[in-house]
Amino acid sequence: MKQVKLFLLAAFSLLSVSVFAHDRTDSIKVYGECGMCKKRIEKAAAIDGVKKVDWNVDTKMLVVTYNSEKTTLDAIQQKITAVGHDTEKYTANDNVYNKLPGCCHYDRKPAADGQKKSDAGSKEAAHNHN
Ligand SMILES: [Cu+2]
Repeated sequence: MKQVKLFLLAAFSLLSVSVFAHDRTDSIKVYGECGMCKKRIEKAAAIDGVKKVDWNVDTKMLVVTYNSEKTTLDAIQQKITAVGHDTEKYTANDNVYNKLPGCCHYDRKPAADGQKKSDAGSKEAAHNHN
């Protein structure tokens, strides 16, 4: 019995260590198409403070573990858009996107509310009930 209690105590201490280490794990959508995109996205996301990064080619979700005292999710997303991939919050530059290899030309992120170019565009979007 005493050993069980000691084991539980040890398990709880490990748990608190990970809570105080400022590590965060977030899932964000990153637009991409193939295995080459995966390498490019993961390489771009692996900045200082990022501990683990994995992009899923099927779900287009990037799971990233990082030290929240060293970097932010915004900084990571900006690095990803810099190599041509749209993310949940940021949009890549068209010129960078156009330079990607053909197999990597994923469907661009639909324009968000603030990014609509004209009134006509927003009316069209309003009728588009997908
Ligand atoms: Cu690709």
